[in-house]
Amino acid sequence: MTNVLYDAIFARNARNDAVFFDLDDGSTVTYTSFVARAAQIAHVLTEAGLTPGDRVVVQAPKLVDTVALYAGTVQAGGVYVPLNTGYTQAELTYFVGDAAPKVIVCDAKDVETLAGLAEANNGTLFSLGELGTLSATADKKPCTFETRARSKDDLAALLYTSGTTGRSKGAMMSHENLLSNAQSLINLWQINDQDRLLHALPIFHTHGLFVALNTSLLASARVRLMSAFDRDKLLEELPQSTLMMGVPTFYTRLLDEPRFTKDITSNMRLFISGSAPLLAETHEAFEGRTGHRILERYGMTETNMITSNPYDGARIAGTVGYALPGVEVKVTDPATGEELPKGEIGMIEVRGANVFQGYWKMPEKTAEEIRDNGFFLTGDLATSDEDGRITIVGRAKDLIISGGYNIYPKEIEDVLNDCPGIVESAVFGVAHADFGETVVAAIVGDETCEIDTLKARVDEALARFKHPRHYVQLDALPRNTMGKVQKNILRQDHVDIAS
Ligand code: MLC
Ligand code: AMP
Repeated sequence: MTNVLYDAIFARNARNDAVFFDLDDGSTVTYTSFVARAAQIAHVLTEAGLTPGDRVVVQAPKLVDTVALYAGTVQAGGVYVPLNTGYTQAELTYFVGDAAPKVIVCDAKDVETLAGLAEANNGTLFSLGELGTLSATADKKPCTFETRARSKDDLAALLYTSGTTGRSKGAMMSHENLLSNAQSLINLWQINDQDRLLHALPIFHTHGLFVALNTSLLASARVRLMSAFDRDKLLEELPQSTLMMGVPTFYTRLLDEPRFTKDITSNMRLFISGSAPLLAETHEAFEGRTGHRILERYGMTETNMITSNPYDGARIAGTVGYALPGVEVKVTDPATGEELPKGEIGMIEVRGANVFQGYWKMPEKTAEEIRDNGFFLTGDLATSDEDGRITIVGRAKDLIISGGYNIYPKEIEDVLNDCPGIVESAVFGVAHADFGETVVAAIVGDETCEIDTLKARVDEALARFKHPRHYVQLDALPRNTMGKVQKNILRQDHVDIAS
């Protein structure tokens, strides 16, 4: 029975006695025991009624059993739907309603809050963490499971990504989408079973889940699974590690620490950055301090990784390198889709086995963003050199990236505009030393408008990382002659607000 992703990244390790995970408490988990654990979880899922193609929605802490739940879902033929642990009940209600999962797995501390939501959507609720029901139920199951057949085009995961229209869209990732990308990346970055990866990213997004874990599994590398980003722990672990993947905030935070020295990084083979632009000054400061040139790559939830600076060859600060093998990238005129001459600024379009299958239950959105010829419109603006090296210069989409998390202003504006006393609002990003960008809300309100009421409403509706960190009250929003809000003017006027 073939299960494309399971066979390639999990089954291959079934008899591998090497260590997969090093954990915070000093204990280890071997590959063999991890694969057995995934099988136990696959039993729990199928006994809860999961059949191939069914969704498993997961909002859970970063634990070995959470990764085993990903593996078990794939082995049972299910579709893994990881959610940011910061999402509020209001956000979860939308995701659960949209994904219509057979099984929901939450943090043990949230069981009471989520029980009603699970019941209303006919999903079986399990929990992870202290006194979690999933782990306890799995303990009693057999350590082998008859893997369900899945072909390359079947879905393995559904990842929600917010949209410029305000409603989150589920990006459907097939077995081939995930596997082809992991294969390209291990070749390109030379990931192998001698590597030890420092894993401090969350495991509910493409970066921490697929880029970091699928590649490690495929290469049978060792992973230091850290429950969260912790600079002190990273400093302790660097001398025993060879590889790190992070968002730019990880690197600026390390550079802020005098104990982060060349000596501490001497065993390291490679530092990789992505999910947000790495400032050239960070790149240079990092090289100055450690002698390592950070390898910057570029990707998206819908496409996995798209481009990368070379492993051997020039890693140029401020550029994201070349299209991955098997991935076609072109820079086009957004209006016509025509490829532009080298050096001109246009939209990045991408085609290849890495590009997702479309948005879950949103065929019109899919048709808007994937052309008939198969090219996906990223919304990122860039130039391409003569040799195909890509430099990202901006975004055509109204998007803020804060500490590597995407925040769509429309979603926040919708919440603000619904508040009493608000006439209109505009949400925009300004530079922030730690997070790269941070969220500012400009509001036009009448005499009844109260900032505290707005904040309370935002608190209820949106995850903490999306909250505006500054509110500015204006008499009117700046608009162009077409009536469109000029966010560039708002950004200029408040450029220093976060400094
Ligand atoms: C935390 N906070 C954030 C935030 N992270 N606010 C804005 N943006 C963020 N990214 C909030 C907290 O809720 C808290 O709020 C306050 O900021 C301080 O928190 P902290 O303790 O300093 O934050 P920390 O826990 O250290 O988290 C920062 C971080 C984390 C950078 C380590 O955000 C992170 O791990 N980011 C990685 C995101 C990621 O994996 N992106 C990949 C997406 S995939 P308060 O007010 O309550 O105190 C993708 C595709 C690709 O983009 O190409 O990879
Ligand atoms: P997400 O939708 O969370 O997957 O975020 C994808 C977006 O992150 C891309 O469309 C880019 O705007 C941005 N991004 C990812 N990597 C980089 C990078 N190296 N440089 C600049 N932007 C990046």
